[in-house]
Amino acid sequence: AVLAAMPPFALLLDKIDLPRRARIAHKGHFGHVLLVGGNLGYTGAIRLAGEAALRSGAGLVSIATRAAHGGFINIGRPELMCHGVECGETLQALLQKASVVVIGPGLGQDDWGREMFNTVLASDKPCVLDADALNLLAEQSLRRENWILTPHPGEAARLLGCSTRQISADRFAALADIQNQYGGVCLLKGAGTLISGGDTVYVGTTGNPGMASGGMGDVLSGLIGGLLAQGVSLDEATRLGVYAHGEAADSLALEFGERGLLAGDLPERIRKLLN
Ligand code: NPW
Ligand code: AMP
Ligand code: MG
Repeated sequence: AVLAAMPPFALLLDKIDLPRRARIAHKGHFGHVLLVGGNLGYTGAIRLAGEAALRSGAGLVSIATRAAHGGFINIGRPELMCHGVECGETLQALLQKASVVVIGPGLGQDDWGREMFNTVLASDKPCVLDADALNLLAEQSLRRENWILTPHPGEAARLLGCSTRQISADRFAALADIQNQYGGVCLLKGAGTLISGGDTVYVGTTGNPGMASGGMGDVLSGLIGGLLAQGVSLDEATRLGVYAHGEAADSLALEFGERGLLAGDLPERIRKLLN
């Protein structure tokens, strides 16, 4: 494989077709992201993903979560449409309205998480699979071209049935193995996130140890979903998402320091970068 560091951010943005906001634009022009997750104890994960999708510029953002969480998950962020969903049929109705699905942040692996996962996979919507959706995918041998897989090394180990240590020993081989086995676009998170892209492997050059805190990955999956919804290709949404995510964290670390950086700090900064 050819190895490529990603070009400077301005150049990357210049090459990627983020839709302009035409004078007569309306929300229907910028896609509808449906985010599925937020099981008991993990409501924050799907909320963070939703905030990132909104700040990426998506036209509409909906969350499908446990019925008990539907009423409060958008407190302080009323732009998020929230649905308490307990069965696959209800989720199907929401899927029909979505252009892109992000599934996994805080999904869990109980019966509810499994039903949500199987219902999303029964549709052919382009999707971003993260967190528990990856853990559930690891139990099946499925391959698709229209999904983006966003594992950290622990999730990558589950996808390949090996140890986290083995993943870290050769991250390039791990990325290639996941992509060969599952298809689509794959990234492998960490310091120097790797992104598969046909014959080229891209290495993320942004990001810092301040990002070693809960919820960072949830923001990334929502961001990539939001870019996809706006019509950016799977490859480019992944590269731009990884770049902007790390760059936002770097600029915040420069200003305030690495310690205490929060995942929820990123979406606003991502907005600034994308504009
Ligand atoms: P070890 O210990 O090194 O072998 P899990 P999770 C490994 C939700 N969240 N380099 C490491 O393995 C998520 O969305 C909710 C090397 C570690 O012990 C999920 O649904 C939040 N190894 C759910 O929680 C905020 C690495 O993976 C193990 C690594 C569980 O997700 C938090 C942990 O991974 C969270 O996002 C690296 N860079 N990174 C909320 N506010 O609601 C990870 N590992 O067991 O998959 O747990 O990632 O916390
Ligand atoms: P997750 O483990 O799913 O919450 O994802 C963590 C996110 O933070 C990924 O995008 C990682 O690449 C990023 N991250 C975590 N630690 C570091 C680090 N030391 N350097 C750069 N990025 C990091
Ligand atoms: Mg994660």
